[in-house]
Amino acid sequence: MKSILKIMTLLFSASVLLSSCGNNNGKSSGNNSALNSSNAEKVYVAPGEYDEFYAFMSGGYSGNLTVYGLPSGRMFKEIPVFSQFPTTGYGYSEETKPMLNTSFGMVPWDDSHHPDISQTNGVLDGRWVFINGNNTPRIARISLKTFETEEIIEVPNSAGNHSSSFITENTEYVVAGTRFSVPVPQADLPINEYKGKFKGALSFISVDKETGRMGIKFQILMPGFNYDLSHPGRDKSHGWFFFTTYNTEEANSLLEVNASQNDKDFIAAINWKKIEEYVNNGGGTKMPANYAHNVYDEHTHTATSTMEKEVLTVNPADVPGAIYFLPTPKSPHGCDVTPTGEYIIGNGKLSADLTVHSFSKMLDAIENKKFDGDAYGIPILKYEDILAGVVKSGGLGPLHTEFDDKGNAYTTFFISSEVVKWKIGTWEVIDRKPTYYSVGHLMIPGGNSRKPFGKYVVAMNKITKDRYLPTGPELEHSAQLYDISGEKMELIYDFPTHGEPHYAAGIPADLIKGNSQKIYRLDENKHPYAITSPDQAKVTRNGNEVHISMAMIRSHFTPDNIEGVKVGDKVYFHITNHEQDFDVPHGFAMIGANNSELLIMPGQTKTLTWEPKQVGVWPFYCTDFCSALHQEMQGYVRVSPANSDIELSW
Ligand code: K7E
Ligand code: RUQ
Ligand code: CUA
Repeated sequence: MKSILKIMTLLFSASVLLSSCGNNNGKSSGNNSALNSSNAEKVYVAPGEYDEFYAFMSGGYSGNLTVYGLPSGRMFKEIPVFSQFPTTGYGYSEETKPMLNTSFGMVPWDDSHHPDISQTNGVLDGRWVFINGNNTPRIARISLKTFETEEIIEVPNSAGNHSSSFITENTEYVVAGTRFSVPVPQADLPINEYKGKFKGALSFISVDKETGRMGIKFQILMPGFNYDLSHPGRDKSHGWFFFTTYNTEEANSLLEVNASQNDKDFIAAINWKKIEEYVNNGGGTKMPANYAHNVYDEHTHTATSTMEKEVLTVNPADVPGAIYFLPTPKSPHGCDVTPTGEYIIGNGKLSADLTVHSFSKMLDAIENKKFDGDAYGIPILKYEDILAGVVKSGGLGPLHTEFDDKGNAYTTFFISSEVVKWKIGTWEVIDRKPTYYSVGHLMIPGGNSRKPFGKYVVAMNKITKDRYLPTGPELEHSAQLYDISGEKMELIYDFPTHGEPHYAAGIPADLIKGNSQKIYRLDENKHPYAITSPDQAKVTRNGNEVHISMAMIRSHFTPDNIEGVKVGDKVYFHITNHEQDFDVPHGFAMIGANNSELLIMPGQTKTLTWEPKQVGVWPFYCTDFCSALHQEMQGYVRVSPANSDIELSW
């Protein structure tokens, strides 16, 4: 094992070196096949025309989600999820701060990896996108009507929320696994007592069919492995969920001599329907827990954060027949299930071959009780009994697999920097194309559902190097678009992404664009400080708090001149945008406000606080160019000494 790793490390550095040379003709290296005019036509979306697909790309360490069009590669929007976002004031305004609350206090950042779109009968339904926060374990739900984050739930007993946020066929559950096993409940333990004492919590978070509201239905407390990625069963395997694991040695230090010893790790196969039945009949143990559940209300335009106090846990030993281990070689990373639900693919990242397990063989082996011992009471199936095939890929370092609608699979290889297309069932390699460079995930719209739309695949690369004009030591990651409508893949386009997209979720634009909301209705605005017309604007004092209910409409703030504010006050600007036209936000910025500005959508109310420290007359203004009189959209606040007896006036 050690020597294999060494060779792989060498190969990896060699491939990067090779690929980054030969770049002296002003063009980037390697990829001349993309330079032809029919490829240019394929990605050209004429001014005023729409793209065919939306792509929702995770932001990685930006904590956000970006919205792109395919095939153009144009970025349309960045949706703040786990991070404060000065562009709109998300996470700064009083209404949105509670979205970032956790049991650790406000955590205004995260590492978001895997977006997944809601489904009905295994087909994308375009209602919501879910995405995980890896670092401080959270799952977010984003509305595809408003393109705003509507809900964030923290996941207790978890750490490194990586094998998340994947959706079952009818969006019954969004599932969150834990990459790091930890003491459950958390405890002050010597780290070397890891083995046997640390647990891996796999959380099944139910989703309300109407509202999308999430709630943790149960957590399975698994042995202390690392649970890396997961995929729901589809169609015939609906009702099951599959998780790749590594470090089945349960080492507390993941040096290869400790943690990559076992020739095979496991894919954990979980019959969640069985466990659901068990907990519906009163099974499971309620454990004290402390986790935030933050919900944004689109009528009050305000989030509330609630601390939940318990979670239902399930011990695998108490539900015999619900969980099995499928031996899978070489520290599998991606775990992917074909659209028919028959094949489960383990992408062993220290390997050249892909292991494909058969769901029906798995059921047979379970039925005939053909086990190869157990781990912590969980039966281990025999590798030979469940194996459907091995893809002799010829590549190195497989990470992730997606599917088209013609019975093909596409796997990324990080080390050999390529996408390999292969046939499901015969396991033969059909085509391979290089990526620039070191690809992680790939995405075909619907490519992890029952119904893929196999026209394009997007490869999301980890290293950019010579692909773009240099921008100092760091370049944005590159995404590459391949036309997969023919037998051979064709690289047709290359575009920069934002943050570090791990996974992405794509969907035909027709399933979303008609539902996208144009305004918030003023007559439905239930914000406590909303005012229905500018003549209701008012300023009130409560001790040293000053509340200003302000209106904004082209091109004036009401009130615009306010006196009687004092040093030491805390001023709340509650501002309602009275526009009722599509795409006419106004902004609000106050000199010296040390938090952010606001961008307020038509019909919405948002609140910015300001604590004036200096006597004077201080201006505020609209930050979004909204009309020919945008520059006139301004006002003043007069700030007097703390002991002044000037009364509030406006
Ligand atoms: Cu492979 Cu977080 Cu999905 Cu990144 S993970 S690549
Ligand atoms: S102003 S249009 Cu500074 Cu010319 Cu913006
Ligand atoms: Cu309102 Cu500019």
